[in-house]
Amino acid sequence: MGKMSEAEAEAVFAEIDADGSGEIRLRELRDYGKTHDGVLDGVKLADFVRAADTDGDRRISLAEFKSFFA
Ligand SMILES: [Ca+2]
Ligand SMILES: [Ca+2]
Repeated sequence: MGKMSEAEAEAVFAEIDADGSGEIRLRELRDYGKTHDGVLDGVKLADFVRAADTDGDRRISLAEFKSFFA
């Protein structure tokens, strides 16, 4: 995963946020990786959450996701 447009980032966020809570949890990332073969290979998901989660609640909000990717 690299740079995305805002619209792309929103679309990917919505796909990963399977329960529609508006936040991505580690478990949702793991599930996404399982059903999308290869896209998250080589990504340490826990490290990714730590890096993208700027307010430290261990969930990635859409704003955090966008500032990380878009
Ligand atoms: Ca969620
Ligand atoms: Ca957060």
